[in-house]
Amino acid sequence: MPQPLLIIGSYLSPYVRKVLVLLELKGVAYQVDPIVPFFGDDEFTRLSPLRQVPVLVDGDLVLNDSSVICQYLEERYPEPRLYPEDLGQRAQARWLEEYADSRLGQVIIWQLFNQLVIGRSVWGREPDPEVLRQTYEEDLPGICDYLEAQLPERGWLFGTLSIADIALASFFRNAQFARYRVDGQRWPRLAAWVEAALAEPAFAHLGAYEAVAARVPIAEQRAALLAAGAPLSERSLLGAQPVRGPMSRC
Ligand SMILES: N[C@@H](CCC(=O)N[C@@H](CS)C(=O)NCC(=O)O)C(=O)O
Repeated sequence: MPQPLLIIGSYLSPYVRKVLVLLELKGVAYQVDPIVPFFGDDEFTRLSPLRQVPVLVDGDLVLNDSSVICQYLEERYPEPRLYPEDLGQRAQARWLEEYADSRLGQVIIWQLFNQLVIGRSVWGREPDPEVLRQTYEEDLPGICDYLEAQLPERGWLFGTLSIADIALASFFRNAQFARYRVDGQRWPRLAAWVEAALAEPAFAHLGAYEAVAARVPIAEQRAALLAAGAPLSERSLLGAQPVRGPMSRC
């Protein structure tokens, strides 16, 4: 029997979520080693030179970076198509995926989620009020303005659900974990789109495991996720101590 694909990375990472939603939509069997990257062991460093998640292991093939992984999955499992058929729209979708990974990564993950959630739980550090002020007053409104202008009056960015919707919505899920909600009065299209995307069955299905990962201390997560029915790999690259990776801004 061929081994199912392995995805290394926590259910709370938006980059991991993007990959898992793609796999769910394509109906591909997979297993997860749900480690928080800071707690990866030496084998994790070998598989992920930047000590970042997600990592995909497909037999002998090891891939890093969520965009590289999603592109591989789209080519390997073309149905249903999750990148727009039109050449220009496909390129625009990739740009919005990149905008999500870079700008939403910077603001929603590093300035909001890591300040309020990971900083406290992994590094025992209180949030920086000036970082939070800039995030709420300047950076998040700038992102919302831009996305409101990209979205159609209703529905998905490019007609059918695509990598652009999946990538962007994955970050808004982390914003929810940090208790940020898009103001529907100010950004009605964006607020409705976030709600619709996160209600999609692929996102909703992962939500049960995300809730466990958010609630349970790292050392107990594996057992709790298994009890919740998560498709975990037998082997884990979880190490004992947190280690800062070469790209870490924590
Ligand atoms: N460009 C990468 C970014 C992945 C990334 O930043 N992952 C975060 C988790 S949300 C991580 O592993 N952070 C640990 C670190 O950078 O040290 C991708 O798209 O996969």
